[in-house]
Amino acid sequence: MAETTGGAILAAMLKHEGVEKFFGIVDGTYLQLFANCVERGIEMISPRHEAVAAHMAGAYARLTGRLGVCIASNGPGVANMLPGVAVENGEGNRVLLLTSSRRTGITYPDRGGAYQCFNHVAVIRGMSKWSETVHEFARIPELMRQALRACFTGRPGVVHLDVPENLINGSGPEPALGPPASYRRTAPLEPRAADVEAAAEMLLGARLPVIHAGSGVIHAQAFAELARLAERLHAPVDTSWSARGVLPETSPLAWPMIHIEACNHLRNEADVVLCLGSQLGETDWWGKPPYWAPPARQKLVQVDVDDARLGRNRPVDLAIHADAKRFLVALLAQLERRGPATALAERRGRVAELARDRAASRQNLDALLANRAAPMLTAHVPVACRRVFDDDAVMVFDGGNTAVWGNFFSEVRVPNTQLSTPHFGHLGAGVGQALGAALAHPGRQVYCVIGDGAMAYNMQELETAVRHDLRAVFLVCCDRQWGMVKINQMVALAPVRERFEHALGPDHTGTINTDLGEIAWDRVAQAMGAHGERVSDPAELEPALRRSLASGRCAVVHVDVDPKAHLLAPGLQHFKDMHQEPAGT
Ligand SMILES: Cc1ncc(C[n+]2csc(CCOP(=O)(O)OP(=O)(O)O)c2C)c(N)n1
Ligand SMILES: [Mg+2]
Repeated sequence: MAETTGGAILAAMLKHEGVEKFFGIVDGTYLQLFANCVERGIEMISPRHEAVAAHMAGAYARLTGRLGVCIASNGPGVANMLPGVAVENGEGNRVLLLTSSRRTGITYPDRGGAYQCFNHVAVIRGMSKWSETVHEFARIPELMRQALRACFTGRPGVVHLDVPENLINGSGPEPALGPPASYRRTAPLEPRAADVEAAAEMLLGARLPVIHAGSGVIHAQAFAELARLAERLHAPVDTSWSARGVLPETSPLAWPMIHIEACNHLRNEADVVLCLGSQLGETDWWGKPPYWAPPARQKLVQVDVDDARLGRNRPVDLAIHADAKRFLVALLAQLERRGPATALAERRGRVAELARDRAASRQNLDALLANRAAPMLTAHVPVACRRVFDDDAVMVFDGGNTAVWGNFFSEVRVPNTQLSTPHFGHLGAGVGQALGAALAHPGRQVYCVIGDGAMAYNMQELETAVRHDLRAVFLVCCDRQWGMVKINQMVALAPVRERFEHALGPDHTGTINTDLGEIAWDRVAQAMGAHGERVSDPAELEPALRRSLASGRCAVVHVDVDPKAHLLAPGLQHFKDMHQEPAGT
């Protein structure tokens, strides 16, 4: 029988799954894994920190609908990977993590004093969907099949397989390997016909149906079907934070969640809610009053690929275990057969009325743009981006108040073009996400609006961008402070501050460790071979962005923002309120 290595088996299975790229840092303990991948034409992308590899894989998976694969080597590599696991699992991105561990015989359990060794699985199991190790060569294909099955079952997240170095690099008999359809379901979950009929009945009979879309719509790539349904029912669409823009925000039926009061009003008016692939979590205010109407006045149809999410945070009237796209296709066919909704004219009138709230919210926000002082109001940053970048450019928002300003002044015009870490709020993840986006959509522009605190977590990746020719544009909003935490402290520590104000002088905010030194981001960029610009006047921002694009390289624009105005980002009170349990039941 022919012999092969464990690494070659894993690589062959990735190839069968159609994997084209993977992310990670080289190490001898899994040489046969990455060497065999590269030999089979799977491209290896190497950042300068393992957690960034996970963020690249997560963004790549979310934007392409493919599996995101990353690797990390035993001990320190895996330790550095942990933040990436937590974030990508929290955000629900379909990521497969393969790690090496020290040789069998001294690990699981550690004999005592083994080098670069800790119990990877014990740690990662608590922060991922699935995590296992392989104990013998013959079980590599079986455990990889289990891992791949877990990747494609239920809500996406991080799946981890740990393979000891002597099994990855060592040899054994070559196993027969089948295609994915021989070990996992490859067709998306179809809804039951009776459920589709019941949903159609409820939606057609509704006074005002509202569609609440979550990431399930992104993972199912159900954008066109969602738009067709919204139009057919004339149903407004609001989204979870992570599914922003699944219906282009240029549509009169899109209710971007940044118009918080307008969304609350809409959610209270709806008598039927169709929840597609959202778990109605904390950032959806758990689906509870006063942000939503109480269940007595509002029926809920919930569609999810994950059984465990149905009816979990809010009682459900119709629970449908299905892929969002397959459900929408079936529902549209059903609606086609049944003809238009009876109360459509009335519904149009009500939607037009509710849209006034949304327009007023936009107008109030845009009034802030009259401030053209330098250093600039942060709101000018996303606005300039909207003007300069293509509609299908991928935008990434990272950093406390910077991400808030970015979100409130952007418009998502093409579905699945906005990335952030809305579940985790993890500073610095945006750097890897932007580079993952550049790899996911090589023909498209990518930009990342990021705080000066957040950027410093992963600034070394500018070199990665240059080395791999990834042309993302980073706009680093420099307020020389942990802005979001500073405003928080200013409010929370107010009584203390008042007591000390006299001693501290008029300009001192009395906050604890919230001020940062300046990093000249344009020069950091130049030092790593990227293009660098620095602007402070809002009038100079668009030309700087155009020069950045024209440079044909990764670029960084250091944007000096007004540190005081930056503190007063919109919606912060709502964000604070979100941390409390809603009053209603
Ligand atoms: C990795 C990580 N550490 C700590 C925090 C807590 N935190 C939330 S916002 C914030 C300040 C962000 O500063 P910066 O990135 O400069 O953005 P700014 O608020 O100044 O715009 C901090 C420290 C976090 N969210 N993520
Ligand atoms: Mg800052």
